[in-house]
Amino acid sequence: MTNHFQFLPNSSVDEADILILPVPWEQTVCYKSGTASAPTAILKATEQLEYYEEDSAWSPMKYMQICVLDAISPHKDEAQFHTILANTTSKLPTDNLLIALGGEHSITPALIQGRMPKTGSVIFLDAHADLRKSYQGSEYSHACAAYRILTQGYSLIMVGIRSIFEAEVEYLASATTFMDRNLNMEQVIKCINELTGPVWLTIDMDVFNPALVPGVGTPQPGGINWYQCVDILEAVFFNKNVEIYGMDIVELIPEPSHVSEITAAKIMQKAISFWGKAQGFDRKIQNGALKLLNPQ
Ligand SMILES: [Mn+2]
Repeated sequence: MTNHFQFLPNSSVDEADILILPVPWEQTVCYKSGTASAPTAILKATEQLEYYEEDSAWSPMKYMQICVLDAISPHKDEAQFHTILANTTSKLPTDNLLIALGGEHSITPALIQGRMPKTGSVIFLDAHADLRKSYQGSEYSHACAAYRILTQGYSLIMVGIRSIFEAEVEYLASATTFMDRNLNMEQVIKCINELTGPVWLTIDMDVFNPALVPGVGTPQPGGINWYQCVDILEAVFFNKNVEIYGMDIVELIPEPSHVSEITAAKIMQKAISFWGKAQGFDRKIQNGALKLLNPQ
């Protein structure tokens, strides 16, 4: 298991500005399998990224410490797994950015339960509405992630949706939904800019056009492109009126071209850079993980 980001040394959990939580959970996938190996593949792909981040024009890891946590082990009992995941998440220090790497989308409600206050907003990028009450006999299915977040009491902002089961339509009205077709990015960014309070960001990799990110379990034609994703990340992390409690990247399946896992890795790099810049780390002393890597 790759347990580092880029080639950087892991700090202690308490000292970390960035926490990465691998959650290789794959229980309810219904089409292509392989998402359990995604956390390792994404971390491996971070080795191909530069330390410099071109959009915010700095090297975040000169200033920040990072810790890749031990992966959450699968459990034979689904309900118990989600309880363990929520408990583990709730015990982590909170003065950092938490990035969880799935695994399937069913992990998101447990992460939110463990980490978020009782109210807040969840920005949900996905091709599918994921609003089923249960699917193939399980309320913990990856097809139920958004429904569970709604029942947890959070407001839901869905972007990129282009596949809906008929019974999901009534719940779609409970969310702020930006359908993928004729996606109006100005309205998406305006909606994100107007958010206040606690926020969680969940990115199902199938939100992307499958020609750009072929490595997903349930691909759908259509989809957003890379720069639309970067624009959303920028809007979320530079919104001064929200507190980001964490994010997750889910449903990736590593594939031979590695393009899909590089895209996920680069989402992490952008999130780390934008969050760090928004927190003012660029004005602090350069005591980050890169210095530990290359002591002078
Ligand atoms: Mn999903």
